[in-house]
Amino acid sequence: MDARSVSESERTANLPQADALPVSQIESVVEDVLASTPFVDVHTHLFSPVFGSLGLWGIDELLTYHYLEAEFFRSSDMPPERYWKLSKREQADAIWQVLFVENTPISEATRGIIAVLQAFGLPTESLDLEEARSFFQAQQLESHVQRVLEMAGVSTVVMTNDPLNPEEQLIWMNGVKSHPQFQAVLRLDRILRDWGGNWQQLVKQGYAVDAQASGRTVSEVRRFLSDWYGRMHPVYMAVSLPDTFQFPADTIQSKMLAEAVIPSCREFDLPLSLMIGVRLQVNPRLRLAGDAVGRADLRVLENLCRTFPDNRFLVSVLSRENQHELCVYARKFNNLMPFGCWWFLNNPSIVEEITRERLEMLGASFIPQHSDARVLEQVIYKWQNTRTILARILGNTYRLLSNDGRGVRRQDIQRDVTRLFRSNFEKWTRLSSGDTAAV
Ligand code: FIX
Ligand code: ZN
Repeated sequence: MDARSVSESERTANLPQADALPVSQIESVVEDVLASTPFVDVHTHLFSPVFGSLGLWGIDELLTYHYLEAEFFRSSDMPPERYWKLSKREQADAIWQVLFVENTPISEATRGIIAVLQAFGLPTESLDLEEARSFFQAQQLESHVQRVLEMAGVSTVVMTNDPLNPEEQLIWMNGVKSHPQFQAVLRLDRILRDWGGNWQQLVKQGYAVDAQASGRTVSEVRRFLSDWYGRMHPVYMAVSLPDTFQFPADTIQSKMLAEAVIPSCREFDLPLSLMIGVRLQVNPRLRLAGDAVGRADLRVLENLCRTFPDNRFLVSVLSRENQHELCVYARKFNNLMPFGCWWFLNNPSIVEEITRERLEMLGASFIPQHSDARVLEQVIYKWQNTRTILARILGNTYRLLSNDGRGVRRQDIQRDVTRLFRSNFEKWTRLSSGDTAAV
């Protein structure tokens, strides 16, 4: 029978699932499933309340986010050197005045502030920040964290923990009470990106390493990683790498990766997260806002995934131009898990492009997004935006599937959304669904 002669009702009736959704209802069901499924936020710079002032929250921290500082310097005549001398409160006032009073907040990061204020029922057009400050000052942190994560639809926040940050190191050394909604990550930038500047910190912690990474250095770094694994119980190890990253290479970085970090990940059955493509401090005057992006040579992924087939690699790349080849590599290596639309990519126009090509090439076998939140309340707008974009993209994907001849049920959509935003990560990190359940 010619497929074109089959009527819509006959086509639907012939489907194995009599409960297939009418095409017209698909997007609303996708929206509902996205809204009702708590997500795992696989990479943030947030901290559980026990970390005290390392955890940022409230309106002054929201406004002095480095994304907004970069935009402030474009619309203000204030030299960065003068801005850095202001108090946090004065900096927030200056940013509010320039980006929200003198200009319309139409960028992704400024709209995010508006969305957060709106979510708490705070005024979004005030000439000053007094009412917002009073609101946040009145919050008790633990209950505020619970409320914010519930508003964001996030059950688990994955932190970024630096064992060589003196302030954070002290907290871990004194013992950290784990929080059911926060998971730790062993971040290794200082060791893997600046051995020369940090090897002596390991010596101070009692590890017999040296500047040339000779002698017992590798075994001592393994011991360092083992000790910090025991303290943090991280869900993965991580490092951010420049666009120039090469592997293998005749460098201490390559030696540490191949002989210490990657074997330790196997020893503890942990993925290694590689975040590739940052060009650090292209404009140091902007401090944290001074980093940029460069296209990387992703043959490093080919070399790592092929050389270490028993390791799992969680990978995000910063350059838009690297995204398609990341998908291709993910099709070649099932020990490679692409994640997120990172940093300069976390804008609706680019998130749409990246997510559609991932679905087209990888099905549901990837992790679409992380927030990279540095300030607690950012998760509200970042995940609100992700759900809005994904509803549109997934809705379209299921409509295409229906048109191709396979009806879609709510349980199919739930299975896919759960895989994309929870179980792909849980399986990759050996977390159980109980470890990431909403409290
Ligand atoms: O290396 C990283 O984890 C980056 O995400 C950060 O360094 C960056 O400043 C950031 O927060 C981007 O969103
Ligand atoms: Zn980050």
